[in-house]
Amino acid sequence: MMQFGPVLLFTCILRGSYALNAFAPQHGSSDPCYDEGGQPKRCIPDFVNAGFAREVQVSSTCGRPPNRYCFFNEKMGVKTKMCQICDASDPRSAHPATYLTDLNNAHNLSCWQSEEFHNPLQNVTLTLSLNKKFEITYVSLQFCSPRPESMGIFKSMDYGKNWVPFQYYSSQCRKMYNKPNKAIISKQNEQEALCTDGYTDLYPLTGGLIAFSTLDGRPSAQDFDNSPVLQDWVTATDIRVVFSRPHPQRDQDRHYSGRDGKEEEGGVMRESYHYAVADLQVGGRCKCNGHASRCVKDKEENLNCDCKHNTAGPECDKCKPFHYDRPWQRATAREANECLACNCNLHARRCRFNMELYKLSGRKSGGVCLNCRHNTAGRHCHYCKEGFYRDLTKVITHRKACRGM
Ligand SMILES: [Ca+2]
Repeated sequence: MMQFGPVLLFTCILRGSYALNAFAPQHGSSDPCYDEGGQPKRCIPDFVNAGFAREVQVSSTCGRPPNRYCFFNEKMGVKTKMCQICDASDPRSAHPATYLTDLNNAHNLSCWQSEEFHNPLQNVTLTLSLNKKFEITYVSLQFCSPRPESMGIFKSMDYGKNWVPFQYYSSQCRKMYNKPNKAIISKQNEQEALCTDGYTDLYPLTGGLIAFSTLDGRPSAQDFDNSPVLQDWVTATDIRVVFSRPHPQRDQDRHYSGRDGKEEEGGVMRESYHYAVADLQVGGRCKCNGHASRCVKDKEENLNCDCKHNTAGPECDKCKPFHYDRPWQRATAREANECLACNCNLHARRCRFNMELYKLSGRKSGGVCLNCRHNTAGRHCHYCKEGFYRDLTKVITHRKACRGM
């Protein structure tokens, strides 16, 4: 099951053909990868919240041992300080990481919450592994605590080995992330993370939303089909969020709490803070390069594209055996770019691709048959090998088309 929450509205304003297709229904024959006439056409898996019900690795969770925390509740413009206990062993007052990706109910938020910190430079990280390449449209976080002053969203394309920044938020972009706070994206730097500022003064104490749209403002989003750079940019196997600085401590929304439920030791209020998030969503599609309409789980519970168009691989990113007559290509709105079988006249089971022959043919056919059987030979097993003659009473595909002298 998928669910969208407030981000649905947000994704609807995305631009570009890629985004416009986000909710397009797939009609027609039973297989969305072929048209009514059986011709291959581009097909894509449904748009989902890829984070839903998935485990998130967090670097900190409150309640072990139980701790007291305080927050300000605002009703009708009046702020009231409230204090509660986080106890990981008590389901009624626990705030585990599973609450980040459970069903998001706007009327009854379930929030993950970090420990209480006193050092404002304590990093807290959330890591969501999708175990499969996805094309990500947005990453969003709905907060229970005030939104952080500085945070970064990162992605990995290789299952967590390497990480690159996706987007930063900070009131001090230069100082925190060495990024300008007002950058324009041009065609030259479309694969670069930006830093957004100017939201710190306005954000609410609770319930704030951060939503990063991967393609927003990137020029080639209009022509996503023909932009390998952006196709790469939106691809991720893992998403990581790093909170680097809490909400600026202002008088009216300072957070006070005591250690182990003991408040105001010796009459001195202890200032501390925590991060709390109700919902982490990663909106996108299982990446299949236009050659599958769904992803399915294998025996090990790993997601794989249900590849069509004679493609294979976890992302339908190569041609399946014996379909090497032209190079693999991603499907576009116009062209399915299906992989084509080699023409071996039924005399070979294997073939390979030859770029030179492909170019010589006017980019039509580059397959070379291997191990021609039935006494045939040649690139397409289309003539008889030495010492054999062509029996013209049989078609070339017949297994007795070539006979011994
Ligand atoms: Ca939740």
